[in-house]
Amino acid sequence: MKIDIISVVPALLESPFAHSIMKRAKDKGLLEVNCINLRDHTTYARAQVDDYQFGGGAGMVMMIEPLVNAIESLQKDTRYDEVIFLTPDGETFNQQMANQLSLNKNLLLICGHYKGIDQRLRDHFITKEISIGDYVLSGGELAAAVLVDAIGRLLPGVLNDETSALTDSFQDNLLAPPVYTRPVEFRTWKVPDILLSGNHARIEEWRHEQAIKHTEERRPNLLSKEE
Ligand code: 6GU
Repeated sequence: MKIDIISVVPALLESPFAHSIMKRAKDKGLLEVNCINLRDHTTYARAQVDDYQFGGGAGMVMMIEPLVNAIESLQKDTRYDEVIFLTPDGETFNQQMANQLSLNKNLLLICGHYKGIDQRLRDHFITKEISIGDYVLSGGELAAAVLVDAIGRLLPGVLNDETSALTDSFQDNLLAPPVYTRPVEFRTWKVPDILLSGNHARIEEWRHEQAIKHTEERRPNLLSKEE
């Protein structure tokens, strides 16, 4: 999969994909992430990309022209399955959306800044608007990094243990059960006996019960969700 990201602060996107699982995905050629500096596509003086909003009011708005220049220049080489605008008023991101997006070949992410982007870009170029939660970030970059991470780790071959994404929290609308590792006992706190029993059927049953209990306690709304 290829993910291109248009940003005014591309430096914010360097480190998130340079380590750990994202790095491995890139090294294996399973995920390509390119960051495009919006300022390289403006024709305005001093690399200007934003301006005052018509009608007045505080906050600058990202201009349509540099964004369209950037998008259309990228579209010469790539047919995007989705052109996604990261914005706090978008659809709230969740695991199901990550699963769906992971099936695409080419994604273009656009990071907003300031008061937002000119509405005409949203009307004519954007195919999806996504938020990562009900709080406001100073720009879309960290949200884009969240999307790329959540999507990237789902690509076949990225995780070492192919089954491990399937047992994540949320994958079946359940939170993950508790996990333990060595030592068996630490300051009198013991690992549950069942996990040491070697009885895999009973262990799976226990994990499922724990997942349900954990979900009931913390996120009961998940249990009433469909599928
Ligand atoms: Cl996608 N962008 C910004 N600026 N703030 C956010 C967000 C996105 N999602 C939640 N808050």
